[in-house]
This record gives sequence, C-alpha cells and structure tokens, in this order.
Amino acid sequence: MSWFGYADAADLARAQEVARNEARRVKEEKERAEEARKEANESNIRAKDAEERAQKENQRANEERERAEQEKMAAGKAKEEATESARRAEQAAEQAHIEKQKALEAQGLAKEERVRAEEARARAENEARKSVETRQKKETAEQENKRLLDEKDEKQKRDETLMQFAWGPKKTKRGRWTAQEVQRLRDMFYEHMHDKEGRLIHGKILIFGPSGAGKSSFCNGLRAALKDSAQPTTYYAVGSHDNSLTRTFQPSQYGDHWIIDMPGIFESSDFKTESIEAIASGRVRFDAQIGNWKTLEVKINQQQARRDVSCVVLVLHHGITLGDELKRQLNAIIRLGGEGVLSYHLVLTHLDECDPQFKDPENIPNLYNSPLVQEAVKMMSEQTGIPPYAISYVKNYVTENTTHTNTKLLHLEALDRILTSTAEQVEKMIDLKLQKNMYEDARVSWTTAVFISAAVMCVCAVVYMCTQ
Ligand SMILES: Nc1nc2c(ncn2[C@@H]2O[C@H](COP(=O)(O)OP(=O)(O)O)[C@@H](O)[C@H]2O)c(=O)[nH]1
Ligand SMILES: [Mg+2]
Repeated sequence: MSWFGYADAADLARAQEVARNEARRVKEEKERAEEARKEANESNIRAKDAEERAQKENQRANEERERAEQEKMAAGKAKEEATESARRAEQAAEQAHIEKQKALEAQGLAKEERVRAEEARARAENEARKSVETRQKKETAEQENKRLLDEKDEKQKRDETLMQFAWGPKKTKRGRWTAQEVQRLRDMFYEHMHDKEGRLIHGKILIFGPSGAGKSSFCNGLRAALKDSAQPTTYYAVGSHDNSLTRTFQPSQYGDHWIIDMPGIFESSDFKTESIEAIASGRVRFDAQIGNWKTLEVKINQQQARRDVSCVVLVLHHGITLGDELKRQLNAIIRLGGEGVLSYHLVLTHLDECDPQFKDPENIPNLYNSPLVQEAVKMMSEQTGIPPYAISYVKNYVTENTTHTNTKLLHLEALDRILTSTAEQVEKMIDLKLQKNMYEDARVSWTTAVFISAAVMCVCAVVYMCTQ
C-alpha cells in the first residue's frame, strides 16, 4: 500500500496534523534556528563586541601596560632621580653637616678669637688702668712724700721752736734711768740736811691743788718710790673727793720730812686767802681741828714756831685752764714765795695723756725730748707764772699693778727738786733773820753812840759849870 492508499479523513487529518506538526516543528525549528541565528548573531555581535571590548581592553591594557611601563619607567626614573636626589640630599646634608661643622668650628674660632680679643682688651684696659694707677700712685706717693716731708719740716720747725724752750736737763743721759739712780735719789732724800746754823731741816711738803688734779696719786707715787715698793701704794685715797679721808690733811713722815696731802677744796671761792697763807706758811698744825670745812677757816696758832719750812707743791693737770679762784689762790702762794715765806714747786700730772708714748713707762726717758711735753710745760709756765725750772712732770700710777723704775725716778726727781727748793727756803729764812738782826744790831749801836755822846756832853757841861 502507498501512503495515499489509506486516504480516509482521520488519516488525512492525522496526516495533516502530522504535517501541521511538522510544519510547526519546522517553523519552530526555523524559529529556533532563527533564534539561534539571531542568538548566534547576537553572540557574534556580542563576541564581536566582546572582541572589540577585548581588543579595546587589550588596547587599553596595552595602553595601560604602556602607561604602566612608562610610569614604571618614569617611576624608575623618578626613583633613580629620587635616589639621586636622596644621594644629593645626603651629600647636601653631609655637605651641610660639614658646613655646619665648619661653621661651628669657625664659630668656635670666632668665639676664641672674641675671647682672646676680649682678654686682650681687658689686658689692655688693665694695663691702661694699672698705668693710670701707677701714675696716680706715683703722684699720690710723690704728694704723700711731699706732704710727709712738709709735715716733717713743719714738725721739725715746731719741735725746734718748742725745743728752744727746752724744759728739762740739758744733757739727758739715757743711762741714768736705773734702779741705782732710784737708790741714789732715795738715799739723798733720807740724808739729814742741816741749815747753816747747824739745825736739822724738817721739810713740810704741802700738796696743794684742785680736786682730781692727781695730788693723792702723786703722794702715792712718792711713797712707792721712797719705800721702794714693788706695787703702787694706795696709802692716800685716790679719786674719792667726798669721803672724810680727802677732807682732812693727810700727813705722812718720810725721814726728816713730812708730805701732806691736802683736801681738794683749793678751787673753792670760800677758801679764804688768809687760810691759804696760814696753811701754806706752816702756821697751821696738820692735826688742827678745822672748824668749818666749807670755808676751811683754820685756828691759827700764832705761837707756833715757824721753824719748819714749807714747800708748797702745786699739783695741776697739764693743759688745765686756770679759773679765777685757782688763779687767786695760786697768786697768794706765789706772793708768799716772793715774800720769802715759803717755796713752791709745780707738779704737772697726767703725762701719759699729754704724750701717749708715756702710757708705757719704758718711754719715760724720752720725757725731755717730747715736743708735746715741752709745749705743755711752756703753756703751764706761762699761765701760772712759775718758771720752768720749778716745774716737774709726772705720770702717776693709774692702771698698773707693779711699780716701774722710770716712774719712781720721775717722782723722786720731782721730790729732789722740791727738797732743794725747801733747803733753799731754809737758807732764805735764816738770811732774812740775819738781815733783820743786822738792822737791829745797827739800831742798838746808834742808840749807844747817842747815849755816850749825851753823857759826854753832860760831863762836859758839869765840868764847865764847876769851873765857872
Ligand atoms: N692718766 C692719769 N690719770 C691720773 C694721773 N694722776 C691721777 N690720775 C687720775 O686722776 C683721778 C684723780 O686723782 P687723785 O689723785 O684722787 O686727785 P686729787 O683729787 O688731786 O687727790 C684719779 O682717777 C687718778 O687715777 C696720771 O698721771 N695719769
Ligand atoms: Mg686727793
């Protein structure tokens, strides 16, 4: 049978169906093919695109690579450059370091130079200052020298003027300031002295002067020298002017003589001139009761023999300016001296204050060479009217614990002069007495002559009358 042999409707329909299916399937195939083609086209396109993109990518990649290459090269170059720069920077840094080092060295050198320059300047300034100082010193030294020379000249002139005054022994032998000399003067003091009528001389040495002058200290000095004591004595009360001791006479006997420390009322205006005269001329007993201490009125014993001689020793602080009262009393004594009633001597005290070198008794041998002492003696002599030979100068013991040969000698020398003037006073009084006797003798002989001539005349008259 042929396929057409079954020509019924179902077969046909089936055939048609199959044909339709086939057609549909072909169509679908076709469509699918179309789609596949389309897809293939698209794929193609896409592939193309992809290829294009790939190409582009490739190209870009190439470009990128190229760029990267270039960049790499550039980077390499940059790196190289950087390395070079770094090297150069390093070199520069090194150079800078070296430069800095150099700069520092230069700075150091400059600093050293500056320091050296500074030192040199300081040295130069120093030198300049030194030279100025040296010049000034030289000038000052020259001026000082000149001043010293002028001063020396002036002092010499002043000393010469003062030394022309030359109080003290002409030749001052230093060798005489010895213990032997002390002994000699002490022996002399204790030797009996007789007046020319053969009577023993008893000197009454009255120590007069204002309070605080150093009377009691002087008496103590005399006592220490006369007793040859090793320590200063305090026999006479020093410095206390109100106590009873200094309000009475303080007589003390040494050998044949008396030394009487007087109360320090000398400068009082109540102290009458007659009382001074009575005391000074020895008409007052030293144990006398003095009624009124203020006026020092003394009961004068007119019967008291004026056998003993008084030497009034005026003790004054050197450099004192005499007040009116002191002058009045001083004049009374000097007048009595002039009338031959007493002798007087001036003792200046505080020698150590006049010329400080005498604070040390070792310097006492310079006494007669001290212009200050000469000046003080001159001044006091002019003020008191007492001649320099009747002036002694002493340094009393004040702070010393021991006595000193030179100090003793000063006191004994003063005492020696005092005693010499005392002895002269004795002579003077005897001469005064003799002088008086001489006139009295002369008056007796003249009366006798008148009487005898009257008697002769009477006899003659009687004889004549008888012969008539
Ligand atoms: N520096 C010194 N002081 C003295 C001297 N003589 C006495 N004096 C002092 O003077 C003061 C009065 O002395 P004083 O003998 O009591 O004097 P007066 O009142 O005259 O008896 C005391 O303090 C003594 O120590 C002296 O030669 N030198
Ligand atoms: Mg006294």
